[in-house]
Amino acid sequence: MKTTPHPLREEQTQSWLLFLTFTVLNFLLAFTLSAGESPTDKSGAGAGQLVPLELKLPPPAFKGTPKDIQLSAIVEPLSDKPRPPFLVPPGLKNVAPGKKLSCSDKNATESVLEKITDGDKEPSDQSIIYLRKGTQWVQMDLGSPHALFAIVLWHAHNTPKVYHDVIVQIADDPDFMENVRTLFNNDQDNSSGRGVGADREYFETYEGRLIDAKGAKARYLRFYSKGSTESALNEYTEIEVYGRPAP
Ligand SMILES: [Ca+2]
Ligand SMILES: [Ca+2]
Repeated sequence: MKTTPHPLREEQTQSWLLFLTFTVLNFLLAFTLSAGESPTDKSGAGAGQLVPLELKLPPPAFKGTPKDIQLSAIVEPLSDKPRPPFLVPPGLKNVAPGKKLSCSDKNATESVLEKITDGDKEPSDQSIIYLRKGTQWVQMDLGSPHALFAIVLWHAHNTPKVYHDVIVQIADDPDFMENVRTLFNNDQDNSSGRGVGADREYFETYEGRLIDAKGAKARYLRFYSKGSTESALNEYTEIEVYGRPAP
């Protein structure tokens, strides 16, 4: 035989249960919030205070997207907006000036290579150095391990062009055998043999290419390229490396 529950008593039980659930949930929420609140979280010191990276940019040499260049499908469109601020730890310096440079093109003397870190980023012929055709690299020895945060690279921005097989690697040894890491690689068909890259090709501009080094630690940096849409030769105007000595 079925008993019909008392309607009033059922209603009372339901509201009492609801109240109980609500109270317990509230208590749990308050407890969780107070437990998660630590001084580190409040100050943001966990991630560190970041500041926009300040760069001295050369004047732009051209405007707008060129129409007469044969482009591959992996070229990113040329933006008409300035690059958004890039955040780095405070107090970083460009550690590249004065550092030892070497090159796969043995015709490039030390005094020629010095132009890559002399601070001159102008789009004029005198500011650009030329390396022979094919895959070539420039190597920088920072002298000691550094924590790296941003690398800015200008091949040549005198005319609109896109460089091929732009690869940036870092390593612990000058022969690039130990702890080699790739920071950028747009060689998507692996024609330079350093592995298949996932990055896109891009137009050279006065802003240079900013590569996020994410705090990686290394003493040696290598920059590869394999000609451009303009020429089979390889060009460099300037390389800046923002980091700090790391023990
Ligand atoms: Ca220069
Ligand atoms: Ca390629």
